[in-house]
Amino acid sequence: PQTIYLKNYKIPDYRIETIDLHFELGEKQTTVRSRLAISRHSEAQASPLVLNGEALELLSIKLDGQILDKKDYQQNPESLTLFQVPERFTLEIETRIYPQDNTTLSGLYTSGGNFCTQCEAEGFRRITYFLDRPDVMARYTTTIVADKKKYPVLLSNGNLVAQGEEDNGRHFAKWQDPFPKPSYLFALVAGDLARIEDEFVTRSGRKVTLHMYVQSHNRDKCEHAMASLKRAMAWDEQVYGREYDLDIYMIVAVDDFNMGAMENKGLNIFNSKYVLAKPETATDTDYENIEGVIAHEYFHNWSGNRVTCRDWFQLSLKEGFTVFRDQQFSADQGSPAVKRIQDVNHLRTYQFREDAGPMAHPVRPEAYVEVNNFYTMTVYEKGAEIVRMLYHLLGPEGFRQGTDLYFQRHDGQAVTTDDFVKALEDANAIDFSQFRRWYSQAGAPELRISRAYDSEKSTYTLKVKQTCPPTPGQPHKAPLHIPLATGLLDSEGQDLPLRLAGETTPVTGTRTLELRQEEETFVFHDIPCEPVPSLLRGFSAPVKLYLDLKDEERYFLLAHDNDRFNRWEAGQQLAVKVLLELVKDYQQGRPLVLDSAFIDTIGKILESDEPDQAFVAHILALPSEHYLTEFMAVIDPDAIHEARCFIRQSLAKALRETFAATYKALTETGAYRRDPKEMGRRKLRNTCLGYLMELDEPDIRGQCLQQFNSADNMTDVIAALSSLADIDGPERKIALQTFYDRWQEDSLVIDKWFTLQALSRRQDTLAIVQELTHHPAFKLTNPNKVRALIGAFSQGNPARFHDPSGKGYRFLGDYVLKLDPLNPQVAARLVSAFNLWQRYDQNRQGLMKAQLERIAKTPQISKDVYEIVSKNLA
Ligand code: BAL
Ligand code: ZN
Repeated sequence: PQTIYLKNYKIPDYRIETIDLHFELGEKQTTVRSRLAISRHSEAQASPLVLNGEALELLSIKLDGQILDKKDYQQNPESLTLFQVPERFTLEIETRIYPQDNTTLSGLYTSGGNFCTQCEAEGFRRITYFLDRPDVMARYTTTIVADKKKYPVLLSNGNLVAQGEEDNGRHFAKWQDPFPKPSYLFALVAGDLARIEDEFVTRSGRKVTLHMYVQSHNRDKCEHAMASLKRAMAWDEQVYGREYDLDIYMIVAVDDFNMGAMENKGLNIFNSKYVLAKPETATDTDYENIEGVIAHEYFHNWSGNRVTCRDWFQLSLKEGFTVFRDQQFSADQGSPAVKRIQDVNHLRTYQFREDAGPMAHPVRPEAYVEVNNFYTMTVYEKGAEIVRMLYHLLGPEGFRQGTDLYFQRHDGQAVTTDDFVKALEDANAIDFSQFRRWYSQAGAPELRISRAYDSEKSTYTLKVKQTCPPTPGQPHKAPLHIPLATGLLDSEGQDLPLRLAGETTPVTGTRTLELRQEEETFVFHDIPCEPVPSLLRGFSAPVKLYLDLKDEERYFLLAHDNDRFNRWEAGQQLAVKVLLELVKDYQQGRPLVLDSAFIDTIGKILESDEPDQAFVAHILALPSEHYLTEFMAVIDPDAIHEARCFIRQSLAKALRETFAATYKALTETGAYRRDPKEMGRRKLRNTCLGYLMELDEPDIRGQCLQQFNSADNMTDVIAALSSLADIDGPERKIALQTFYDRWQEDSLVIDKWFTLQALSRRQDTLAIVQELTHHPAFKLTNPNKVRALIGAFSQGNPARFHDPSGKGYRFLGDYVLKLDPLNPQVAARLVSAFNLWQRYDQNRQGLMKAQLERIAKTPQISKDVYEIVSKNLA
């Protein structure tokens, strides 16, 4: 397969001003007629017109009304070339496609008997021949014709301009989108769907119709998504000054979807997982995710649709910025500290892993084989961290001036990450030349900091050294511009005023140091006593911080830091240290003993009167097995698992009374509510239940089963069932069966049932997972099912996946090969579970490598899977 390079970007020779699409949707096949108004860019030479197209049957082509002869064009599996075209012309193309057989879920396909599309990144070329690249922006008119009874709802982007009846029980709808857009934002939906209606009045007084389309049995699960949408619309007006621009905004939920959701202009298509919720079927986490994804897709209307990407190397232009925007929005809805903890945890666990493996790439990648492999944690989450740093460097007002200029300057254009940074620079008369390296350099930078207190001079010195490890294709890195948010705590836990040499007035509270050199020294004056440093507050940059704090200093920060993120972080660092010591003891066959200071601290936190109970629950949550791999040269999944289980069991034994009392004290009073306080209460209570279940005692199992049986909401049910899925007793079987019987008709709930069995600690988990792949509810063609079972097992259950026999690896290899011919995008995600294979012991390395080689050797492998596997084996 061919590699595409950023350095080869060239503006297209031709532009397409309008596209008229006509779809005849059928039960076996669909015909698509397109009429394109094309013109050559004035500076371009006369050159062949090469249109993208895949899996299309070409029926006819006409140029300015004349049927083209076969010698005038050439067709190959990925393109259609017209050798000679005039400067300006109309091209009419008719193609036939087979949406019912399209298991790739890219282009036009069917889900639950309804038609839908997914065109990002390169799905439109599976619908018709086109210049399928984001810098070709056209005005779309779309006519859809289909059987009226089977497909009463016919939708596309923009406004409905005509509809009516045709012969043979068919009907049509014609949609017109006034905004030029790239083909990846095209959407079509046809089906039998229930409609939920609402409206939003913009701040300038325009009424926007809001329609949500779902299968009729789900119509009672849309309230939260609709309310989230309205909150997001109001928030974007208040915080970014962005108003919605069409008269209608539609969201359609489908069960078969490769991504989470898609921001098609005026017609978002969503994985139903990120729309449907009611308390009985959705957990608090589901509710939060829905709110975040609904907001994310809505925010794309400006950051992505009105201003889009020039090419796919610029994907973070829209994704990094939009993730940052949705993170800000979600932080404003509840506890900002908890939101930050969740986001950083996610980034450090998964994005840092990506940066440490063969797929490491800059936020603006330089090359790809398959663009779908670059919808990554790096492009999204690290991209959002870059925007967050810009926000902090400029301050909220400067940042807003910058984004105002960006939207105004580039409205209707397809631009680059550089254009984004330039707008922020120009609006603030600032130079971000060095900062731009964040976009071009891969790898997680490392900061090594030493400190010294001089009591005679009352100075405190921080010496900071920054480095960044080599990544594929980038052996050496230049220093980055890094904001290091800093506080120094006095013995009472108060922030000291901070004054650097040469300054007259000190800064009270957090002060952001701007690092630019490989090594820098900062000297603070008038520091009356040796302080405890609180560095990288709020995780002010996506870096790894090495600072030799003493344990008592970490305990002090955990108790006193004004920065709540760093309070949590101090607790995590303590837990990592304790865990890594236990890992060593386990590896060397020494008895495991838990440090009593750690137990006492956890006990105190549990008994504290901290009002943010979700925050307490996050402190009590130990670092994940995945995160711990970061700290081991050779990853030992068994030792990590055993050490972590041992700590949980030891804490449960030592603090059983406190856990039990807290569990009881946090019992629900009154009716179910879903607000930040109640969600925090449930989270902490279920954390206590999880610890108590470590004791493996009949009474507690009974209590857990009781919670499972009596809970009125899915959060409490799943918390209980997850613990029960880990055990051996009869309660497990009863609960799993009861759950299945009750929810078998609800596909999203059954996904949870698959996942919690795939994540079980039990020794026989792989056998259970294998059996579940034959369960009637499991479907290899449904990405949610694949992710819920095979994805969860291989990427969320390291102890069982990395079984030293290699049977977990074989299982994954089998399923990658089964899935690849059906859905290469999802298969490529699955195979990524092998990405860190070189970090394991010789035995596991050999076994994982054997699977990678087996996959690489398989004929007809997709370029999606090929890219991941070949980079692993390079
Ligand atoms: N653009 C693909 C889905 C998303 O990031 O919103
Ligand atoms: Zn997005």
